Amino acid sequence: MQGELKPRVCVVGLGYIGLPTAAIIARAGCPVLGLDITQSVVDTINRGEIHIEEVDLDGLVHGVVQRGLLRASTQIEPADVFVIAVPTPFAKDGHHTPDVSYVLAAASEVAGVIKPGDTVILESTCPVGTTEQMRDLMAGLRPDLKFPGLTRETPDVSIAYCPERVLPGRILEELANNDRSIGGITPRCARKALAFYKRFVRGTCVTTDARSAEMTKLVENAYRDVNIAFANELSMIADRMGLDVWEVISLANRHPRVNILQPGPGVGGHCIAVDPWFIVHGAPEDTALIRTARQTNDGKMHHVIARATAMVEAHPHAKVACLGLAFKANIDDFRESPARFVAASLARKFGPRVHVVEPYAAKLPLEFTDTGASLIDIDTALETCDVFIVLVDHDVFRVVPLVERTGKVVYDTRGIWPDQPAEAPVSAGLRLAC
Ligand code: SAJ
Repeated sequence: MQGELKPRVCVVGLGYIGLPTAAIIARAGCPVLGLDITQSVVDTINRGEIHIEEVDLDGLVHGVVQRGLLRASTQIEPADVFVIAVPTPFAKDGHHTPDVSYVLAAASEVAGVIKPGDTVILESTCPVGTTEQMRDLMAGLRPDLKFPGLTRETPDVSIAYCPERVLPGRILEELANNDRSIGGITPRCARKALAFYKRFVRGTCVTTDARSAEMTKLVENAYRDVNIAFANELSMIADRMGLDVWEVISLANRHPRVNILQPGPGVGGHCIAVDPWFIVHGAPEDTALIRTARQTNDGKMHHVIARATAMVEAHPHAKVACLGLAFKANIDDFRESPARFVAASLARKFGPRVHVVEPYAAKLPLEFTDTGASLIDIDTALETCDVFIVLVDHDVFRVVPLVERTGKVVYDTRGIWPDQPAEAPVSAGLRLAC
């Protein structure tokens, strides 16, 4: 809009969600200050560079920094809209308890500079009730302001919960095009947040209350986890019965109302394997299915280690290739990855016999140190290794033709080589090619 005054925006947390979000808000013409506690991150962004890998993000950040629309700092400044996108890890108590301390720390910072008319939006994945907890904290710090839901009068500030639902590798596209849930502490707060998101989101923005929006985000990832657990459980049953799970799933999916997901070596990443626990923590008595799904998906990792171990032991002179470390296909993110966990476990057991192929890695992660395992490329693996454990469905593995795999012993946990002939069982009920 010509001559329209754009809100000044402060994005707190410049990680995988915060930085792309800051960049697309800046692209929409709003001046954005990105706040981060790490000085090197701030310096990198102020040079117009990025510290994370994401498709097309480098060019976008470079452009908005050059145009003076995005700058980063470790010091908060007044703004009109604050967007909080900081991590919510587990507490270190071993019980999957959500740790919202980064959110509350960010809210305290914001409370120091907030003024009447401002909007505070929480985007981090959070247990139900966190937005209200954040509001209560800020209200305690700023008794001079009226906060929504705590006053009958018109509040001075608006507070909302608006989760992202983007897929790594497609973040910029999905930030702009996905539908969004916008949960206000009050309907007025939701409308304020809605007006802000309409500046840069093309998808439909649906307003609700903050608690429903918090639960919606958790439910989305728990839904996926439960469905992957079903596929992983099927794969373990199929192993025991000597069936090809991929064939069974693809046949079942021909039913018009059946859509079974894909089994794998377990569920990785920072969302699907984490968020369901936030629901379990909030309702421990009522979450048998969600909890069991989590345990099934974690258990699949141990099932894969046991099968792979049996296979390697059955071929005592064979060189072993573990294909992939990433938590899913075609990305360079190895954090919380079942593939990495399985490969490291095999490396500890079988030492220099184990070779890891990971085109997105320059070197092996720390836990491989002193195991004797080495990082090799796929061509070398095909030339020199006899046993293949497929852990990630990277395209570069998927395209290896049968002729180059002939005679190999294969455990394909991702189903990327359906034409691989099944080997003789290493023990009753265990087939080698999945
Ligand atoms: N996986 C399977 N079988 C499948 C699908 C996935 O084993 O059929 C595994 C993957 O290999 C990976 C894990 O699940 O290890 C998660 O991968 P993903 O691609 O399904 O999801 P993420 O973690 O990259 O992103 C998810 C997305 N949520 C949903 O699809 C419901 C994304 O939209 C969210 O924004 C993101 O979590 C988040 O930030 O919460």
